[in-house]
Amino acid sequence: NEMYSKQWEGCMEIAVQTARTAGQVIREAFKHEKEVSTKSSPVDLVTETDRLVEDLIISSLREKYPSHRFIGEESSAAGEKCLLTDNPTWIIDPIDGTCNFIHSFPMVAVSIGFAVNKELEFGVIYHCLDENLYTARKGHGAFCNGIQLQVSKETDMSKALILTEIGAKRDPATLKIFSGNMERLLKAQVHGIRVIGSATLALCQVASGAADAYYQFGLHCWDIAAAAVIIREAGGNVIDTSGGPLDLMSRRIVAAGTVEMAHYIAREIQTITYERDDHNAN
Ligand code: 2AM
Ligand code: CA
Ligand code: CA
Ligand code: CA
Repeated sequence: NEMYSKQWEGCMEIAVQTARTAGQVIREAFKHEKEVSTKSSPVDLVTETDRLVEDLIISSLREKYPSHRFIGEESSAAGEKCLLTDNPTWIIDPIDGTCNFIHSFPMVAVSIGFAVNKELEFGVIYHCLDENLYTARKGHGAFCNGIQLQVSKETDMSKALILTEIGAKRDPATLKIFSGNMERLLKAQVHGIRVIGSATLALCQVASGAADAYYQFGLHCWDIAAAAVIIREAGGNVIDTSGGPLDLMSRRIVAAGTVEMAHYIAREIQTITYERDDHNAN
């Protein structure tokens, strides 16, 4: 109802302010030397700015919404569970594109998604360097800096521009699947395949119609939450790589402007199975 909808509109305004403030901190840090450490593997990187920005986002939101729950990449790394309950839950990636950030490659974003009753209500993604702000609220359309977004209508793979990501796993089986997927798409004569190093910004390109599709496995709920709302509200499709409905915790996603393209890719690509984001939830 109207009251319900209005309630989350206020939260979204706060999310926008918070993302802009976080983006300013990242923009400033971008110019300076970064202190880098590794997490699960030598190519799974984190900087002090990732942690600082997540703390800043969560502490300022928690102050306003003490009863809400928070899922964030860097606090999850510290052992907090990705437990999605019916309670209002903020799903946060403080820096999406950490490797880009470290190399001063300017594709870096803040992502804030919000779910209630396990349903995504709104998403905010802020491209810190271009200062492009992507926003969407369920039932109200998707926007970039206030301009409404519309996905591509392309159904023909031989006319498609596809985006994907290179994950942190580099074992032979993963690499074989990765290159096999590329090969199958290239044989379908797609126009091109791009890897930009920021899952959220890649998904925003699908929402904008600048890319026809995106697929990836190994992502986490904070990479997908905000972007899924933005793509859906731009008229796009977000599904599981199995072809079934998107599962926020499954670590797998196919996003496309058209149903045809989403299912074509889901059919064509092979995936490896990752431990679910909610594996240790009770
Ligand atoms: P991050 O920068 O927040 O870590 C680069 O591969 C893109 O994919 C980034 O958006 C990165 O997010 C995200 N990503 C996160 N975990 C990943 C994983 N396990 N495999 C592949 N990509 C991952
Ligand atoms: Ca990371
Ligand atoms: Ca991320
Ligand atoms: Ca991150």
